[in-house]
Amino acid sequence: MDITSDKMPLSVKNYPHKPGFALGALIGLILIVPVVAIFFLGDALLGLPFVPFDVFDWIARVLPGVVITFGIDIIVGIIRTFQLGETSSTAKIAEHLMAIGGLLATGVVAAAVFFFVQNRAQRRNDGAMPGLILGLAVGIPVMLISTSVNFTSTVEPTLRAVWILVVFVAWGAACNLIYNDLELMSVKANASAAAIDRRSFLLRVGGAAATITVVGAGLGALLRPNPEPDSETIAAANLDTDQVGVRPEELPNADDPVEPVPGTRAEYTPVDQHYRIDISSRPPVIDGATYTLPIKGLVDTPLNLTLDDIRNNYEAMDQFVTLQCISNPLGGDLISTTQWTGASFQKILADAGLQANAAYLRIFSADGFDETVSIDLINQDERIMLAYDWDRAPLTSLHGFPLRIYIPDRYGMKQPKWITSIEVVASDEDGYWVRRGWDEIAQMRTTSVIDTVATDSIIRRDSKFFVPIGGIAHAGAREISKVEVKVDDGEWAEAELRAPLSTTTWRIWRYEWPFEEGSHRFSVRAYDGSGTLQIEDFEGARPSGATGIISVNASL
Ligand SMILES: Nc1nc2c(c(=O)[nH]1)N[C@H]1C(S)=C(S)[C@@H](COP(=O)(O)O)O[C@H]1N2
Ligand SMILES: [Mo]
Repeated sequence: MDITSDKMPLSVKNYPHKPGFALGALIGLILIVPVVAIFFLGDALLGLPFVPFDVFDWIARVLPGVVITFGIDIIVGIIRTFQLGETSSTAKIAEHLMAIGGLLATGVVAAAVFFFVQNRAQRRNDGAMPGLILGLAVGIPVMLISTSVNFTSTVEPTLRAVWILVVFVAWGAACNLIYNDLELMSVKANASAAAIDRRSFLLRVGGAAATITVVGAGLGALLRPNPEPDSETIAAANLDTDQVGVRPEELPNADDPVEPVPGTRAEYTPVDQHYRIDISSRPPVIDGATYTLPIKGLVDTPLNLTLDDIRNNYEAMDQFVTLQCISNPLGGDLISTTQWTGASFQKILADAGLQANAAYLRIFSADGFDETVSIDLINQDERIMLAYDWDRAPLTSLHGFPLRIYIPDRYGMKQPKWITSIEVVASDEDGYWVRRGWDEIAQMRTTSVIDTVATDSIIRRDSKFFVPIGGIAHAGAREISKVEVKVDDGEWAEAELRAPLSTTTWRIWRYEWPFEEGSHRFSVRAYDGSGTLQIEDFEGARPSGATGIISVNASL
């Protein structure tokens, strides 16, 4: 029988080798890969949404906080256990892969179910309708999700919606056509000829899908605009590039004789190595030239400040800042230090004129993040600022361009980046991570870390040998007054402290341990400025930040 014949029996339910669930899964995979490539190309070329990220971000927004925390803990645990690199950027790559994997899985499952349903149908339906239904069944939810969470696309929402539906309907139509062709082959009288037909058919389909994927992804990768428009931002701000970056000799403790032990993390973190945590797959990219910050609500004079207003009308404050994520595991790398520059929040609020019942600021961000800051706190702490520079250059898009808040002594979760508006209100309201079960205050906890037991930098003094041990200690804005080291079950011994960059940054410590052969356990603990010892008991990061004493083993 000719497989292209129109004279097929209407009822095909009795034929063996009809395509079913498993073949549907395979076809689903073959066809969804080029869909990902097409979305990638649409994004790179035209600024259309890359829907795998949208769906992933949406799921991350709607899942309960505990589930998200559990997921993050697993990712961070894997990265640290297998030493896959710097935690925050590796985690972002993992999220991207999970997002793409999620769309692939959706395509596989949807096509498998589609084949299964078609297989069980009593009558053949070789029209376009089943494909249209499949395409819309996947496309409409994805379109709605993308519309609700995407803030990176530069295309009008209706066009985006049409684009997403068109791609999925084309995918559904392809699934349907292939199902029909496979079904026709399966009713061939000669079973082995049918198998050969099917194999070469699948190879052709696979070849076409691979071609679309390679061309789409390749073009997309080639034509993608530089995702980091930061050099342009620097140029637009008319900054003299010689002035960008704090030079090592300019650091306030440059001549401190207490030198970091080799292997201690950098005291001043290069911005491109600063840890980075945000709720979205991709950071919002905001145009600084047209940007304005509205400050409204319970104020006498609502403001709408441009970046120039904020840079020029308020005295620039420079502060060295150690920022840490509340999810940072003990001894982790979600903590970094750089110089922040910004405008005093007290002065800005004074210009807006707070009304009598004004008590809190609701701060909203371009990525859908939000937090609440109490006005009492701002009144008590003149260091709180709206920051626009890091390391003497405009904030990068990853780190919150054009504006972020700085609040000393609080974990990062309380400090929105990419601020788009501020509303002065009378009552408190939980912010993004607080709603998901994290600490309302999120005061940074005292922590101390051993970065290195420098067995290859042994010091010889008076014919004795010493192993230098070093690391950091941090207590938010409460300063570090003392760090102690213990070896095995010995006494706690005081370490030397390097002057910090500011009262809110970490402090580098070092301890020279009289060398003894064998294997040893080194522990560290710190006291804050009021002499309070850090919490020694182990507690995980959720909900208030990790605590406990860090120990490392070394064999000498
Ligand atoms: N708008 C916005 N601000 C945000 C976040 C975010 O996801 N969106 N993450 C917060 C968290 S949890 C941390 S730890 C810090 C991290 O700042 P960084 O990425 O610049 O290091 O930003 C905070 N501000
Ligand atoms: Mo964080």
